[in-house]
Order: sequence, then structure tokens, then C-alpha cells
Amino acid sequence: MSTSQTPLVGIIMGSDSDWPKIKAIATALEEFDVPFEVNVMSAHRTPEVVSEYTGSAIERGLKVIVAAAGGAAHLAGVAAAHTTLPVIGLPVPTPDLGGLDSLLSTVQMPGDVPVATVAVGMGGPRNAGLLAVQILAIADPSLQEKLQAFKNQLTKKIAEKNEKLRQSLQV
Ligand code: RP5
Repeated sequence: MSTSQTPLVGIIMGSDSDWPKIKAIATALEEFDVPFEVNVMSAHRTPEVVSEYTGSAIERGLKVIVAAAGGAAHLAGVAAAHTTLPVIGLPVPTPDLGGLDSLLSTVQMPGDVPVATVAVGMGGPRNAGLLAVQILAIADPSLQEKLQAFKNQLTKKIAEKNEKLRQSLQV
């Protein structure tokens, strides 16, 4: 985890119980050497902490906030209410409703307060990290180059999968 440089991405989550389900955010950021910080804070249990953290995020040098929460998942929306930074919302899977609760709570924002919501489970956590990298890359040509190299690798990876499947099917 990057601690020596000023964090550019702030990962926040409603509970430490979320972390095992969302740590692919951090893995994606590490792949691109993007410095980040991680904090637990809750829109419901510690609303003042969320307000203070997100309200001061710009002056502390953050560029993007990734907010993960499950259930009545209001963390991303509350974060977006307090900052003009882009907020990526990550709905966390839940045992009772499978994460549909988290998804709807995160994605159904009222007009004027956007949250860029990614998938529940599957590639959601990784895509949250990659989307943060893409946002940062707009103003960082070297990061843009790394992203292009990443895209090129994907093309190669899928071509290899295609070839392998076709060979196994002999078509
Ligand atoms: C949400 O409630 C958290 O984001 C978490 O997904 C869920 C359960 O939290 P804990 O009861 O495990 O602390 O606020």
C-alpha cells in the first residue's frame, strides 16, 4: 500500500467487514502505482467523520474518492454531497438481499449529485480502481501510456483465449 506519496485516491468504506470484498480496488491502484489511502467511515454511524473527510478532500490533495458500502448504502451519495471531486460508488454484496439493496442505494442518486456506480461483485471492485486510474490519467500522460499498454494486453489475452477455445473445439 502506498504511504510515502500524497494519496490521490481516497478509498472509504462503511465497515471493516467490507474490506475483504473490495480490496481489488487497492490491487488495481497498486498495478498503476497510484498512491491511495483507506479509511472506514459510515454515512449512518459516523456522519460527521464522512462530512469532514470528504469536505476537506480537495485541500488534502485527493483527486478521486471511491466509496464502498453495503445494504442501505448511502456512503457514496453522502460523499458526493460534500465534494466536487468525482465519486465512484461501489455497492458491496450483502448476505440478505445479495447486494441489490446496495446497488439501488448507491446508483439511484438524485439529479445534481452524480455518483459513478460500478457493479456489485464480479469486476466491480477492480473496475472502481481502474476507473479512478482513468480519471487521473486525463491529466497524466505517463499514466495514460500505462493504461494503453494495459488495453493492448487485454486484446492479446482475449485473442489467446479465442484461439485456445477454437482449438479445443476444433472449429
Ligand atoms: C454498511 O453496513 C457497511 O458498508 C457494511 O457493508 C454493512 C454491514 O456493516 P457491519 O455491520 O459489518 O459493520 O454500512
